Amino acid sequence: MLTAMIQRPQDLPHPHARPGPRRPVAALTAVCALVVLGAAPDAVARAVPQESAADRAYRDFLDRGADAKVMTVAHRGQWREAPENSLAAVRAAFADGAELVEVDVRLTKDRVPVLMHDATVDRTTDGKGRVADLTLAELGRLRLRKGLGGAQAPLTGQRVPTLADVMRVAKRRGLVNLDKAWDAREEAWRVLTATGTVRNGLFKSAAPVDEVRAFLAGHRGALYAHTLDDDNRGAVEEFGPDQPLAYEVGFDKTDDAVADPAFLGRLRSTGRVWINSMEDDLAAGHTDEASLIDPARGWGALLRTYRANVIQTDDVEALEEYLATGRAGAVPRGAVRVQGEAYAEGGEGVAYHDTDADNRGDGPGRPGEGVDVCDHDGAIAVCWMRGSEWLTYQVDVARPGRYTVAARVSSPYSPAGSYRIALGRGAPSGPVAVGITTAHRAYELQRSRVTLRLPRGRHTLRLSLDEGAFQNWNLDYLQLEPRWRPVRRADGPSVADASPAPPKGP
Ligand SMILES: [Ca+2]
Ligand SMILES: [Ca+2]
Ligand SMILES: [Ca+2]
Repeated sequence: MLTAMIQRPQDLPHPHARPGPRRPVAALTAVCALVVLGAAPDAVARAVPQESAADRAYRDFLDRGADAKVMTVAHRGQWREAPENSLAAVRAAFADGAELVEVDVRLTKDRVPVLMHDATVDRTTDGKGRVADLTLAELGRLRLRKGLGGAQAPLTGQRVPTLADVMRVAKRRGLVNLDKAWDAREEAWRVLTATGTVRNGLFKSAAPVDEVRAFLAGHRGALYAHTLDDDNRGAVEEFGPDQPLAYEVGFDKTDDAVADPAFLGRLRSTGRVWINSMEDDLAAGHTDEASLIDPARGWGALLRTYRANVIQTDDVEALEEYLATGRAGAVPRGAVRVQGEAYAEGGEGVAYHDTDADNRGDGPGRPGEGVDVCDHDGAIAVCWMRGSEWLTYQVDVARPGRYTVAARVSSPYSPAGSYRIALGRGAPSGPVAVGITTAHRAYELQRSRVTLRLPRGRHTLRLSLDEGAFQNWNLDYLQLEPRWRPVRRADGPSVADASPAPPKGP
């Protein structure tokens, strides 16, 4: 009885219908009445079906309210923990707090929807060729490569998943954004209906409005978001009273017409505003990496200035942290961070050695100096790092003690290279191997086994790259992490705890 009275997502009005009076109030009243009439609370709990994470995500996605929950989309799944577009990456994204997972859908030769970003399998698997030329059975024999793939990325045990596999995983966990699927929308729709996941699958396109309308009219209950930029912004008028659930808005410059806050405010009144923060040209530099330096430069601007309430990210955990606490990318308590590009003053041969006199990167290097500095979608890093090069850093240590050396690095190569660390004019450490991160733009904090005993005060650190070894990696920053356990006094800064620290290291 009661079950039938509670409004479940499947009872909600057609998702693309205009906002109207909401019904859940009556259902809630029914629950309260039962409680008042004396039903045992645990009986009520048993009678009310457990709302799944997917039910909540569906309900949230349809929320047009001004204070609707900000939703996180994991780009290609959580590829920092598992291969992009893999089942494990989809699971990890939901486990890390994403309500939506973006995946890329393509058809095999035998027209089965599978997950693959590129037209070919070359980058992300141990195979070769176009997805459209391979059967499902042939694809099933391939292994996915770690992270964002690439020729040198290690193979994993993960296989290319079918869309059906993914929808079954998502069924109770959240929504799946079906990117690149518009041309295969009939096949994708059949998967959703066969797996009972129509409410989990979000279609997306920049197709002509008539084409979208025809699809939605013929596929009742389909969730849909429209991709919008300056070239097709007239679609908003064309949709008229039947607006999409969301607009995925892209702007590479802040003066793009679609980046006008008043325009975005209008979109917010009819549905969700979805903005992507993975790369510079998706949101005029308001990126994930900019957010890690200062959230106000990235996600904060997207939420406040550009009215976003859906953000697609390559950094699910950091965005979740930001949404929960207002902070992201902060220096851990007790640690000391020095940016790679903030090397010491003094010039070539004194403060650094670089193999050529120009800045070969596209980032903000120092005039007349040869250190190569890149801007990787907001991550400012020393790049073009080669054997024989070295850099020195001035590091201020407030708390004496032992510190472990960590570095935030990136490289698509394996091996990527190595570095040694010396304190002042002391002997350098043994070589620290830099692990492949699968892309120049895929930064990751890698801890070493090198520890330094540092007195209070200013120290010079020297980072050097052996000449004999292959070297091709990028340095965002070095981080000295305390071996002791920093504790915070109620009224003061971090202090060293006397208790011994647990061992750190890879
Ligand atoms: Ca150079
Ligand atoms: Ca260099
Ligand atoms: Ca940096």
